[in-house]
Amino acid sequence: MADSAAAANGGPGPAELCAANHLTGGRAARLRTRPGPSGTFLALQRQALLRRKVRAERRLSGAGPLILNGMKKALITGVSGQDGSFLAELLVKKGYEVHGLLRRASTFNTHRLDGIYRDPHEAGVRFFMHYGDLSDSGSLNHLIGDLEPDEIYNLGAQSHVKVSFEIPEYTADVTGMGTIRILEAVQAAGSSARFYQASSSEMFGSSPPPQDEDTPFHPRSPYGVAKMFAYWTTVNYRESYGIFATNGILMNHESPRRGETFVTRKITRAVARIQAGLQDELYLGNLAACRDWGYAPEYVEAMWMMLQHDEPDDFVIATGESHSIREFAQLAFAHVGLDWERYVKVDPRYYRPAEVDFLRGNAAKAKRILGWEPRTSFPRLVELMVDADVKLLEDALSGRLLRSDRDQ
Ligand code: NDP
Ligand code: GDR
Repeated sequence: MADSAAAANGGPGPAELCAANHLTGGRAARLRTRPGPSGTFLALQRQALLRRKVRAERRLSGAGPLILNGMKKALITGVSGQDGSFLAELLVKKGYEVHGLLRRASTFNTHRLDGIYRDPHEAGVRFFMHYGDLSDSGSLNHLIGDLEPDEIYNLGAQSHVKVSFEIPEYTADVTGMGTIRILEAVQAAGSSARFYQASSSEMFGSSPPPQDEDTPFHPRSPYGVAKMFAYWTTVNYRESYGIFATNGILMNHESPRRGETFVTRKITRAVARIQAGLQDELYLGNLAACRDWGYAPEYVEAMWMMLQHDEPDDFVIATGESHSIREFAQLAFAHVGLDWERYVKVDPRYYRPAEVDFLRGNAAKAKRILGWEPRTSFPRLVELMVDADVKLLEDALSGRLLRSDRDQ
């Protein structure tokens, strides 16, 4: 019945479609059955063209984003990461409608978003997630074209420096090319969105401290090289097309949400486990490297401030203090009354082919122009991370930890 009805309307029935899929592939069959331009289709095309034209004109005339009902719309890539989750919370608190790009994983990868996630079926929800990937231009084009965000924060990346030596090509694709894909999508949509690029102090590499906006780049890893490509892409699209594109060059920033394989979190988790008698030793790599470590929630405030400034620019965000990995371990163990030297062992497997030895940033420009300053001291940062991991472990051991479900 259905087959003959479809045939009567001039299209193939299911049996013909299956045969076509088998012989020539599903896409070819779908293309052949796509309806020709109807009145509705042409009207939709005209509307889309008009929207693009209006957006392009607004951008060329220098007009800011069109804000309806006083509610700005932001798109965050890397929303499931440490910074993405803090930024999403900050923007929701500021009254934004927030959209996050989420890459598909075989397990739930949204645990950092438990604090703001609400069932999309509830009324008044202002935080949404969309599947997409920085290696997939189509998803970026659709999202930026359809959502028409006022601000785009590109925080997504293969962000692990040591891992970037093992998967350099993938790192270049996602961490480097991902930025071009977004900026091209902005162009294609005629969007007037303001764009933030998560640039990194890893770009400074072997340039001696203190590092600021004028320090030459000398990256020491495929990750650093990819970030440099993304940095210059951001500058180039700003200079070439007048896009409001800004680089935040952030020194290391940490929190209890830091990924478990970065050195600070690796240490604070181990402290909690050793104290609880679940682990005896902690293997680390280079203990002499020095980092300028800040507190992540304060660093996402800086990102937001950069996009509220009158002009696009580049800013270093840092505390201006630097400490070695050894000092971090010493303080973390001491906070629970343990002597770090009894537990920490060095395993050269964690050494990098080339190391960034000494980072200490100068954030004077951000202070002067944006009014941004760090508030959390180094010892306080170490303490709050250790306390959070001790509590997390207690909750896990007592069965109090409950994961929430997502329908994404
Ligand atoms: P995280 O590693 O915690 O988060 C990275 C995010 O990127 C995650 O949401 C991850 O998804 C996502 N991601 C990875 N690959 C892809 C992909 N192919 N497509 C889409 N999304 C992807 O990083 P942070 O939050 O610490 O850092 C945020 C950004 O800032 C990164 O770009 C990082 O390189 C940069 N940066 C970080 C600094 C720091 O000290 N934290 C300092 C300077 C710069 P998933 O959760 O599925 O893995
Ligand atoms: P980094 O952070 O490379 O600075 O990149 P990470 O915490 O990985 O390393 C910091 C320093 O610690 C040394 N180290 C170890 N590192 C890890 N991960 N594991 C170890 O066991 C270990 N032992 C010693 C490293 O050699 C290094 O010197 C972070 C990331 O967030 C980047 O995305 C971001 O751009 C930069 O910070 C700024």
